Amino acid sequence: MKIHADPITVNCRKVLAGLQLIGAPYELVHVDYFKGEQKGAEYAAINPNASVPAMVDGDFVLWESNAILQYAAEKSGNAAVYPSSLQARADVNRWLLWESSSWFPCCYVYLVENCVKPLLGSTPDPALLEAQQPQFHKLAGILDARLARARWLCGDHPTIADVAVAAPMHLHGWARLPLGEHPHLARWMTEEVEALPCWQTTRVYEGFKLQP
Ligand SMILES: N[C@@H](CCC(=O)N[C@@H](CS)C(=O)NCC(=O)O)C(=O)O
Repeated sequence: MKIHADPITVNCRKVLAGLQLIGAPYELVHVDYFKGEQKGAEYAAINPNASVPAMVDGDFVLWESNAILQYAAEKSGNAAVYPSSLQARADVNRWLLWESSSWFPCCYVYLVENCVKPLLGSTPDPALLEAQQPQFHKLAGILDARLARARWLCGDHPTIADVAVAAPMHLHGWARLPLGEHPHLARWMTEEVEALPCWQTTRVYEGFKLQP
């Protein structure tokens, strides 16, 4: 399995950490996000969305980070991280869809405003951050309620849902995600997810660096 990715980005880190959680071997093909390599003609032949990541397995090409995790988990037959029973799998799939459609776009505003813009020499827009707050607290509240009654999102051990939902929060300190009102979510992120070996080996530091 070849993964075309830049490990510093949310959806790439998600896939790299997820594949490690699954135990699926992969080869990383580096696509430099800040150099805009995802927008080049060569990469467009793999992913016409001009976004990372993408996977190539033989002559099969797949993009969409969560679809890559589902494929890899199914292929490796790891039912601990992607359960095979009907309702348990539907539960994981639900979080994957929710992450992609709601959680990532919301957290992304904080990442762009508080991390990307200052790094590129521009200033965060307080109006954009303020406008996003109700949505953030609504979504974070959903996670907080879920995590108040379970150690992990889908039960008592980590699944690909945990990695997918954690990914948009990966630089939560630097991005200044307002986690203060959501203690169970903060506990899950800082004490559970951040302790996972797959999370530690894919760590991204402030400044979008792979080394401290
Ligand atoms: N829904 C897609 C989103 C992929 C995505 O937006 N990737 C970002 C990096 S995290 C990207 O490459 N954006 C293109 C750009 O900013 O030029 C997925 O989950 O794979």
